[in-house]
Amino acid sequence: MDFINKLKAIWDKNNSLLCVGLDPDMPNLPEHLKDGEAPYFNFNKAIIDATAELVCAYKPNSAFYEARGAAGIQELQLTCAYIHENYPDIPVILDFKRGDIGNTNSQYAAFAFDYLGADAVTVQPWQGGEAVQVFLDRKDKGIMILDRTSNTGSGEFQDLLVNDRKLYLQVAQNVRDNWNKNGNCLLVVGATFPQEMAEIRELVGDDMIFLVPGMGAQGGDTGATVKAGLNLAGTGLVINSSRSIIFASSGEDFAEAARQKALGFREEINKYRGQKA
Ligand code: NUP
Repeated sequence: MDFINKLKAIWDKNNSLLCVGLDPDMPNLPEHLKDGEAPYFNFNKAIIDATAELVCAYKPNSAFYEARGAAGIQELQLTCAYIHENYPDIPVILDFKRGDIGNTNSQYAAFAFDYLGADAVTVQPWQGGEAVQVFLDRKDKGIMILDRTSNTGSGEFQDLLVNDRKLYLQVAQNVRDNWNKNGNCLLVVGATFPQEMAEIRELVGDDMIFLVPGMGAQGGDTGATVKAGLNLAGTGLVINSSRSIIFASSGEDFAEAARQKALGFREEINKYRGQKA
């Protein structure tokens, strides 16, 4: 099944727009896992088993695995395979924000889709549609284009006026009009900028799905985010939280604590669904 349909099915099945970000790092890992074999994989496995009925996606960020070299990459691969084998209806989003000339992008796509089996990736738009085309050509995969990112300094370039409109709106329009021929594009819009999110929703319409990071540790407001980004069907969002869920406890109860956190997030998000600002 292609990514978009897989996502729509799991939104429904799990009644959830929540994505859990699998961003482990050594200092925050529970002590009892730190010295064992495959610490990130074992950590992720427990988090996944505890939250699988509460989420619409998992989003490992490649950086956390790359930082540990070959062992980290192997644990990323094991994590993706574990999800596919045990929870085949839950899509895996590889957050790696790649972007280069087309020939090089084809190698990034091979890593994400062919080696890891990811269902979707994040990419940067800076080099233009021609460069991103090799990603867009993967019709069955989700291509998530960075648009208005959650970090505090994201406006430095993204807010610049281009053709009398802010750059993030220009990017969103290009994606809507030119890049989305296969219907597989999504936009990355931070939870920390609900007003901008509402403008983007207005511009691109109801069909475009947003990946929304910035909830939890970065302080995004759930109500404002959901009201700004939700489409008329009460969906259209994949709302990610990483640290605030996976590191809810650093003790042996970490997986249960993550489950409770995820339950709370899902419930809070659902409280606002059906309400449009
Ligand atoms: O705009 C973005 N902001 C952001 O935080 C785009 C992203 N892809 N992310 C990623 O989402 C970030 O790299 C991390 O993997 C996750 C947010 O993590 P947390 O703040 O919920 O721990």
